[in-house]
Amino acid sequence: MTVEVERKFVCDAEIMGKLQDIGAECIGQRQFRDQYFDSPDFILTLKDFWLRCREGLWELKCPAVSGTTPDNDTETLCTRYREITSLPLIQSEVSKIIREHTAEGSESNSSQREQIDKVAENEDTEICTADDTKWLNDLNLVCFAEFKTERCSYTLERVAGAVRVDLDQADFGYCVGEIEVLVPEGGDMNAALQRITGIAVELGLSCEKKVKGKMDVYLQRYRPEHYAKLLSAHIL
Ligand code: TPP
Repeated sequence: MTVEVERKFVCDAEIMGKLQDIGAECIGQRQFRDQYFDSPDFILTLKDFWLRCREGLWELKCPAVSGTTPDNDTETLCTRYREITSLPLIQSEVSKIIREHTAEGSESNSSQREQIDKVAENEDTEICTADDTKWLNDLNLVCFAEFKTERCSYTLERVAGAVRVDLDQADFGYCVGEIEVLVPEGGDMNAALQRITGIAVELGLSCEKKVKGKMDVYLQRYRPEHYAKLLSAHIL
């Protein structure tokens, strides 16, 4: 399992020149379409779990438990998420969250719970590999956000290791940059945070407050009710 440590930044017109100046190497440009899923009452995202399908590949971003005590700026500017990319693991993790939530409420019935348990045990995975939608239906998950991104990726080789920078342009008219380090399980989280801060300094990024991601802007514009719920739960 990998933890993605990331700091978002505002992309200005000079960013590409700055990246070149500090020795960043462009490693490619690509376009992808993302679809994000949740229950109609936002069970996953209100717990800070983000279920995504990007060009047929599934990913679940889960809140990473902080094992470190970084300084305040680093803590507020960087996010940390555990990434799960195996579909059977995603299905059992998501069913667990939904099942726990359903057990708390009184609205569930036994056939709903049976459906959820089936997905948790990956019972249907083999029968319907070609059909992505059955497990989503069984868990009552719907797509709440869909957009395309044009991404330019850069890599920066530093003594402490490589750092990646992505410049994203979403099709709904929002640009954002990301400085990113992937930390393998048990890896040094503080070192990753320091590498990110180091690159931010090299790029001359001011210690601004947290920059909005693509999802913040998307939900604010197109899903104001969902956005308001996440704001009051302090997720965004
Ligand atoms: N980014 C910030 C700055 N604050 C947050 N609370 C989140 C992300 C939570 N979050 C919202 S959407 C999402 C996450 C983890 C999934 C997409 O993550 P992101 O890394 O923005 O997308 P990508 O770069 O992979 O397109």
